[in-house]
Amino acid sequence: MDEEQRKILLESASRFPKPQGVKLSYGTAGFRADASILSSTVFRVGILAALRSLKTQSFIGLMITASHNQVSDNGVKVADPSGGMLTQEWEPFADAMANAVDAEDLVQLITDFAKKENISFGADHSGQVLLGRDTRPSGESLLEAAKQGVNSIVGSFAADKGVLTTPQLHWMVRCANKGMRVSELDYFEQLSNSFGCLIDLIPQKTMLQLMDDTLKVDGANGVGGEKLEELKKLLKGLVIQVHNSGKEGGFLNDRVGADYVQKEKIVPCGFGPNDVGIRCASLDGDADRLVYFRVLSESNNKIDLVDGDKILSLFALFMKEQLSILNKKENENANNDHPVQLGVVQTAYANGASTIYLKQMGLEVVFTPTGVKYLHEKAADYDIGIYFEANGHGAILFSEHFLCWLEAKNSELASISKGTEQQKAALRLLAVSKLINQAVGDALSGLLLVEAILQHMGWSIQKWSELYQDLPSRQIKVKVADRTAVITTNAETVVVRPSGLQEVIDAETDKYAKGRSFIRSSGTKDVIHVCAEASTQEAADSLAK
Ligand code: 16G
Ligand code: MG
Repeated sequence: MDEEQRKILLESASRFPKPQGVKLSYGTAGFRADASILSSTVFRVGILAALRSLKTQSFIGLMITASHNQVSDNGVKVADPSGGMLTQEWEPFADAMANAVDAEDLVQLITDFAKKENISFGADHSGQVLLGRDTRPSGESLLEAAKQGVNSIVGSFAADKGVLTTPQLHWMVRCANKGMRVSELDYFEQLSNSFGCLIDLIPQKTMLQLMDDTLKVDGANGVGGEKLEELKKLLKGLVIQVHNSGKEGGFLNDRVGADYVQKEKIVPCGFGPNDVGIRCASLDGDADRLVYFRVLSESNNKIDLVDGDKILSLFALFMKEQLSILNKKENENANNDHPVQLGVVQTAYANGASTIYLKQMGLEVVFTPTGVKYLHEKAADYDIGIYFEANGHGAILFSEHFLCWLEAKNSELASISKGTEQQKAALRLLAVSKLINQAVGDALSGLLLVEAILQHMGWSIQKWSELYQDLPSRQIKVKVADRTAVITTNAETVVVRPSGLQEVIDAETDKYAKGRSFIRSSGTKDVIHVCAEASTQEAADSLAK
């Protein structure tokens, strides 16, 4: 690092002093805290993103959001060149940067890291960082801090993409690195065109079945509702009513949104007895989580929750069906078989009934620890990898290799037997690969795929919900002095430390029919999560306790 670069960094860092006594860590989903203490952190993450861009010679993303947290919180996370999460190898550096005590300390850290990573500075080495933020009021000034961080690395450039959902920003980074167009309109067009394609391919016989095409969406008073209002203008064959769009005066994530609906299992504000019989969905504050629900008639604000596990099951069913149509041998001599590797990824939170259902379908189901970065990475091992957390984060990933094969297969089928069921299956799979955000789980694209599949099957939300019945479960949060004291293995299903604890859990679990339980330390808060499942609600409650 030359003298000029050093001077710029020292000068700009002194404008964003770190509050004393604050220690942050780049958790499951970046840094999150009360917005009032975050400007130094966001400024430093701006520097980190610029360095990552220099290192990879690619576009990098920086998103300012605290997702489903309360409106006074905020957060920041980095998107890597693929559009996925920041490589885990750089997380310790992110922690060290956020916690550097002063400007001198910070510049020393950057100098040492750049040397280790072989990162060169100077005007002929340019970095490009795309910035986005959700609708939180603190986002504007934090975005300015991020911009100054990026700009304090000579030759690096920050492009403000404005207010976005988290998945939109990830999508833009991925597309920018593929040399594709990255405007918001391009994103909306990709989603609406591929949705339209799936609707056009619906078999005649289900077209005749009456299905309510109205969907009522809870936008969590956040960015997702706002964007869905835009997107829906481009959609045909679907009526979307957006509530809690943020314009009606409610607060972000306050008794609304996917996290609230999934954890509390009650209707969000703005929904009630009048919605019995209507298909409802809920997004979280930055629109990377999606759950569905229906309001129960005997209501006490109770809902039938259709969570991430059921979205996963619906997707898996559809994908498997399309693959089997595609691979059907039309005559003995034809060799259409391509052993497509279809894999499903869940976490320990997945309801046991969903796992049984997926396995009965003949699918390979694997487990990872909680957090999108783990599930996404695992799903990328397959030709088609479908992952979902019960809380509604998820996607379907297609390998490049499989997509090339599919494109070729589609052209071949189009030339010999255009318009057959087999070719339609190829077209449907291609449309899904464009509809589902390949960079990261995306509630808006997930919602459109759910809607397309329900129309394809001619299914109501009730029919979908009856795919299997969830086992009763209970989750409890326990406040602890030191959450790092609990260490787990086997995708968080087995406690390694404190020693002896797992044996106690096993002994207790054995007392319950269909009992299953685990504990894990939170990646975002100072709590231990306890999760239990059993054959009745009382038993699940008692086991958790
Ligand atoms: C973050 C993760 C989410 C995970 C949750 C668990 C992303 C984008 N988000 O929100 O996947 O389910 O943390 O929180 O990865 P916890 O560790 O506090 O239970
Ligand atoms: Mg979120």
